[in-house]
Formats: sequence, structure tokens, C-alpha cells
Amino acid sequence: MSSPTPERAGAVPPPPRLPVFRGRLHDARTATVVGRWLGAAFAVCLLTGLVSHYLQRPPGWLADELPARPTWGYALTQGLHVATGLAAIVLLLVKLWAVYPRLFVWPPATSVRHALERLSVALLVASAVFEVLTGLLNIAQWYPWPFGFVQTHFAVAWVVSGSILLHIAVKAPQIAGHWSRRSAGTSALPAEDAVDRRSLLLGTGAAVGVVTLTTVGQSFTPLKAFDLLAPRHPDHGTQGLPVNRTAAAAGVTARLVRDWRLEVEGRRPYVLTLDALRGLPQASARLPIACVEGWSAEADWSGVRVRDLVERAGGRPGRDALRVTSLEASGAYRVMDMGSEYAQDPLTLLALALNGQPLTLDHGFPARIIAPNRPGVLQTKWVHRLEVL
Ligand SMILES: Nc1nc2c(c(=O)[nH]1)N[C@H]1C(S)=C(S)[C@@H](COP(=O)(O)O)O[C@H]1N2
Ligand SMILES: [Mo]
Repeated sequence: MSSPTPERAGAVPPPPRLPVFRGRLHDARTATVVGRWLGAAFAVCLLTGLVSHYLQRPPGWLADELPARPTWGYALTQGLHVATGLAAIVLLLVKLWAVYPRLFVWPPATSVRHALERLSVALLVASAVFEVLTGLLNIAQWYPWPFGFVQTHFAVAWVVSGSILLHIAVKAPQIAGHWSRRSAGTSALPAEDAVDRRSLLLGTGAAVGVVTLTTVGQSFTPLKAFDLLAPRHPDHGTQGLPVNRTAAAAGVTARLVRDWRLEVEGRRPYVLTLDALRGLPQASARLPIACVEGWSAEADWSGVRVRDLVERAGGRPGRDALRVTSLEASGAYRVMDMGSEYAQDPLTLLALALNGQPLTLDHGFPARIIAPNRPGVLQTKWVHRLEVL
């Protein structure tokens, strides 16, 4: 038994011809600074994504506790979700650029520990790329995959989060060593690179700024003039409001709504015609439609308070939840459950008019739900039945 001698080591086959990287800045300081920003963007994405998930699909015990205030809450959290997700695309590209030479290290693994570390990075990169890409295609309303977007995007968010935590744990010494310009590790890097690195980071910041400025107007209306790249513009659509799913796409026709009646189930069920609904006390509210796809737009709504309709059916506002069913024959948003906080809120309307005009068919004629602090997917159009639960 002899340990390898220098002569034996010389017999090892030469490494394959791998690319050589002479470019600088592919170093731990760049990776740390960009990684910090990327980590912050992913943290905001995760938190706002959780808000969105639990507002849309609350577990039973939470359904009646969800708050109807602030009215613009979901417009803010979902606007942030999409804005930070778009910023993360830029940051992820720069981060991958900073570290890509490590993809070609040779030998590919020096120990079990090293192999595991590389595997964890592979998982992080794959899941992070998957997450921002599916998010991007979703805001463009393009679903070129066979799996359900919501469930998959939600599940992979946990994979990203877990692999970021693992990555931070594994890289803790390097992160600490390059955290600030004066950290121990940074002194090992060529001082003359600091100027180039600052330019790279400024350029990255500018790119994030441009992406944000040209898209955030889709939810933050003061900047809507700059909304050049977002798929939606808050003003484009009939009655000054975007339309997500048209009546034609939902199979709702003028003929289908001609003999429309509102059916209300409860202890004292009743049926109302559109004229009868118009004859009930009307209320107005200025509320946003805040779509999960990141656009939002405020509008003036008027119609009958949902709590009045619930009371009339013998329901107890503040205690009873509501199930709302659309005329639409099929579709993920045909049936919607509304917790008691929303159902009793004076701003929650069965709206008949939008911006002073009767609803158009695309916006949900004859009647639709509009409620404060709710994801757009739950603002059910073409309402046909209410059931007090
Ligand atoms: N019945 C029904 N209601 C629906 C939808 C739908 O597909 N079917 N789409 C929802 C979505 S995703 C949004 S963002 C809002 C948009 O309302 P608008 O088209 O009037 O702007 O309607 C919601 N109401
Ligand atoms: Mo939506």
C-alpha cells in the first residue's frame, strides 16, 4: 500500500479542454452583493406570494378572518409580487453571469461534500429560473405547459426558498468574508477591480430601474405613462378598465343573459329581476380590480350591497359566508366562496354599473361582485346565484 507519488499523479489523464475565463469580477464579492439584492427580491416575492395564495385559497379556519381592509391591500402586495419578480429576472441573470465560470471547474467534484454543494446550487438555479420564467409567462397570459400554474408556482416557491437557505448556510463563510468592502475576504481581491465592480453594480441597478419603471405603471397608476413593457395598461379596455376574460371567451352571450334572474338561497330564498335589483337601495364604492397577473386599476362601482342581499335571505352579516356562482358554464372562477368579513363589508357590492354606465357584457353584465382587498380572480362576473352558507 503506497500513497500516490508525484510520478503516479503525473499519469492522471489531462483535464478535457474546458473554456478559460480571464474576465474579472466573477468573484465572491460580486456574487455576494448581487446575491443580497436577489435574496431580498425573492423574500418579497415569497411573502407577497403567500398573501396572494391564502387570500385565494384560505384554509377553512382562516376564511372568515381575512381582512377587507385596506381596500388597496391586494393591489399593493400583488403589484410588489410582480415588480420584484421582474427585478429578480435581471438580478438572476447578473448573478448567473458572476458565477458561471464555476460551472466548468475540474474535476467536477472533489469530495462528497463538494458534489452535494454543487447539486444544491443546481437545484437552486433550476428552481429559481423555473419560478421567474413561469411567473413571466403567466403575466403575459401564456401557459405553454401541461401542469397547473398556480399549484406548481406555489410548490416550486418552497423549493427555491429551501435551496436559498441551504445555499446561504453553505456559503456563509464566503458571504461573511465579502459582505462589506472592508471584510477580510475582499482584501484578497485585486483592488483595481473595485471600480469595474461599481460600474457593473450601477449598471445592474439601472437595468432593474428601467424594467421596473416601464412595467410598474400597470399597477401603480401615477407611473402609467411609462408603462411601455407591461402586458396590461390600466386604461385599456371597455369602460376604461382592462378585461381579463371576455364574455366571448367565457361563452356568455347576450342571449344567455336576456332572461337573467338573480337567485338567492338561504333561510328565506328569493329571486330578483334586474329591474327589481335596480329598485333596491344602491351604494357606490371606488375600488380596484387587482389581478393576480399584476395589473390593477381603480374604478367607480355601484350596485346593491351584498350584506343587504344576505340579510334579506335571512343571513347574519358578519357570521355567514357566501357562495357566488357565475352564469359561465365552466372555468376556474365560476364558483367563488366569500368569507363573512367580506360579505358583511359595506363596500362589497353586487355591482350593476361601472364608471357611471351599466356594466358591459365583458365586465360582467348583468351583475358582478366587487369587494375590497380581494384578488381579481374572486371578483366574479356574470353572477347568477348567491348562497348564504
Ligand atoms: N365568472 C368569471 N368571473 C371573473 C373571471 C372569470 O374568468 N370568470 N375572471 C376574473 C379575473 S382573473 C379578473 S382579473 C377580473 C377582471 O375583471 P374585468 O374583466 O371586469 O376587468 O374578473 C374576474 N372575474
Ligand atoms: Mo385576474
